[in-house]
Amino acid sequence: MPANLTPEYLEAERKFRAATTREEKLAALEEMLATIPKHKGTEKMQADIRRRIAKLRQEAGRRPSTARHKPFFYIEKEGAGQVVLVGPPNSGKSSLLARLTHAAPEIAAYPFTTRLPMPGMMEFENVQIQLVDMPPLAPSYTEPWMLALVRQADAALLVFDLADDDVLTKIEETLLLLDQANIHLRSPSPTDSSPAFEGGRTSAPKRALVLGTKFDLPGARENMELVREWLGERFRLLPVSAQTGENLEVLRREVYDLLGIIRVYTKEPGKKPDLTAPFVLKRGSTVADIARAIHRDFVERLKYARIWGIGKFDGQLVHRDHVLEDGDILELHV
Ligand SMILES: Nc1nc2c(ncn2[C@@H]2O[C@H](COP(=O)(O)OP(=O)(O)O)[C@@H](O)[C@H]2O)c(=O)[nH]1
Ligand SMILES: [Mg+2]
Repeated sequence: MPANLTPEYLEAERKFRAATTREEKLAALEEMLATIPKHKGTEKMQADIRRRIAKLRQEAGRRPSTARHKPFFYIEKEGAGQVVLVGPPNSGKSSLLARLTHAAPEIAAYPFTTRLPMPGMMEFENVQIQLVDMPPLAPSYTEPWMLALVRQADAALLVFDLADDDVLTKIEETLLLLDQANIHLRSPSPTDSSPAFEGGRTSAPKRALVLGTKFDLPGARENMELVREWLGERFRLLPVSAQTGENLEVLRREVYDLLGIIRVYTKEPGKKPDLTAPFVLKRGSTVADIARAIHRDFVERLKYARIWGIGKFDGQLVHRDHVLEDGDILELHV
């Protein structure tokens, strides 16, 4: 029985037994090797630790044989836009999905509760926006399909726990992870009229809003100031609470605005418009674009339109290249 095992060694060995990942096991073994008293009586143990380290290192270098069969999850887009909830473990993503939609994700105080993406439809006035809850983005956990989902979404909500005193580190880690995957995010400036749907793999930044969650908890307000300062011009920050519901109605509107879309209604001469069924178009769309959305032939036959909306005379005559605004009502004449 080798004597003189130090408390440091015993602690390292305890860590090894508690380790669940290869990284943790390796770190604990290295610590064991460093702290084990070096004398004749421990030679066998030292050799054994070295052998275990070598074996783990070798396994780490080899790609797991299941790598090629990793599942790939894709969420079909629905509604006026698809918005992913992105953030570290336990930041409150699933709680937000549960509060804002009819979806019923699993919510728990321990990390990595969410393992699959889950969509839900969020109502804002008369449109439905698809929110997609995601597993946490964390180093060594993020899988390619998760990044692919963020990439194909129309916008992202970056979700961080304001009651977490490490919140700045978490933000930094998350943004770095996304940056390394070539996903560049930023909040559009209020005057930005470029559409959200740049789509695909363009290098244009993806629209994003930062949500500071758990605003009801102590310390959240002070952390919010720090976060706001750290984010600077790049991101807009909205503090929310899934617990008290604070700012959740504001959030619905902000998500709508984030998408860079407008709602336009059509009517027939002498009739009232159906305000429950808007056409959803990219910001910057014209009269011709809505005619095209109705029918391809329609756009060719279109002669003029009458428009009702803010800042216009009722029934004002406009031409096909007239740029539409949210809430406009149109009578299309062919
Ligand atoms: N006090 C408070 N707790 C919250 C809030 N949002 C989430 N939580 C709690 O934080 C934990 C993690 O929430 P969850 O939604 O599962 O986080 P996720 O891992 O990001 O999906 C759970 O215990 C939630 O009840 C909030 O606004 N206020
Ligand atoms: Mg979750």
